[in-house]
Amino acid sequence: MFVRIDDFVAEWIRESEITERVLKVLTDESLLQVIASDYRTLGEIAWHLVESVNYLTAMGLSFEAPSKSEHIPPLAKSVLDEYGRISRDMIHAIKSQWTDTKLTETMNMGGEKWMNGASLRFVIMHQVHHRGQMTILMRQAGLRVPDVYGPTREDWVARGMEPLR
Ligand code: NI
Repeated sequence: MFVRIDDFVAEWIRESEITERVLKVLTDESLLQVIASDYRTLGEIAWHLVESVNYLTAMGLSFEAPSKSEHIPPLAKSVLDEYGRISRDMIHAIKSQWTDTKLTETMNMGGEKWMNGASLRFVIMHQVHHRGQMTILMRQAGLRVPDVYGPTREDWVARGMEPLR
């Protein structure tokens, strides 16, 4: 639960930098990686991270929706660029359209009453959840998983150290 917009923005920026680090590693070919048939592809999950920023428009903020929300962009670079764009626009929107008092207001979100500050927390956790799914699919696609909340297995190996278990 956030009570200050500045705290949300600071955390969003930290988290979105990690997400961009992950998105930067994706290749066009890897977007088709799946854990099993009928499950979301790596590209679909990556695009879901972009689209789900739209949750904040359901909360009443006004900014431009993803450019191709009905289709996954076929290029990894397009996903990365659109993520950066929507992330910047959302931050601008919340800083210019809301004040801290808005965060303690309650809104009906999908049939439940949520405080806006709690919805903002959900939006960040939701990104983290799907980013974790992405790193699994990235390994299956043979990509090098970057540092997320500290060195990854690949980082330890690159440093000639025994990976932690
Ligand atoms: Ni989701």
